[in-house]
Amino acid sequence: MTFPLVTTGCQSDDEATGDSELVTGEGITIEDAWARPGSEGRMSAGYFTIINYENESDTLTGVSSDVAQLTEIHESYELEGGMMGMREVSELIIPAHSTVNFEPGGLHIMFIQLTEPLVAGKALELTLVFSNSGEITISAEIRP
Ligand SMILES: [Cu+2]
Repeated sequence: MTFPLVTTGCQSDDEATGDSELVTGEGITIEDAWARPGSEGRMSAGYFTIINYENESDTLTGVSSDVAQLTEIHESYELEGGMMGMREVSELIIPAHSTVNFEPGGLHIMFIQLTEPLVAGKALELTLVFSNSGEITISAEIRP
């Protein structure tokens, strides 16, 4: 079993139409960003949705934050025997007119060795670097 890492943006039931176009917005948009609470020195994970309204694909090439020693793009995958593992993703292509979800059990941002506690109800800043769109800094709500 594999996890669908890339989904098209529109939830059309008509498979025959293929790629469906997103009609509003422009550039790259990051929505619904959140991160799990965590203690200083431990790890946490962050999630969001990337929407690419452009006619060209873009590539997420890196992430950074001030709340951890290391901030990495990760994906979860299934090991032999059904156990879940995760590994770093060096870059991630965001196809034209598509939505890519970072969510529990799939793609996520890994905050390794937190330099401050992440407290529910607060927020953290996360910077995403895209090859075409440059740096985009977002605020992620911290919640369980
Ligand atoms: Cu991870």
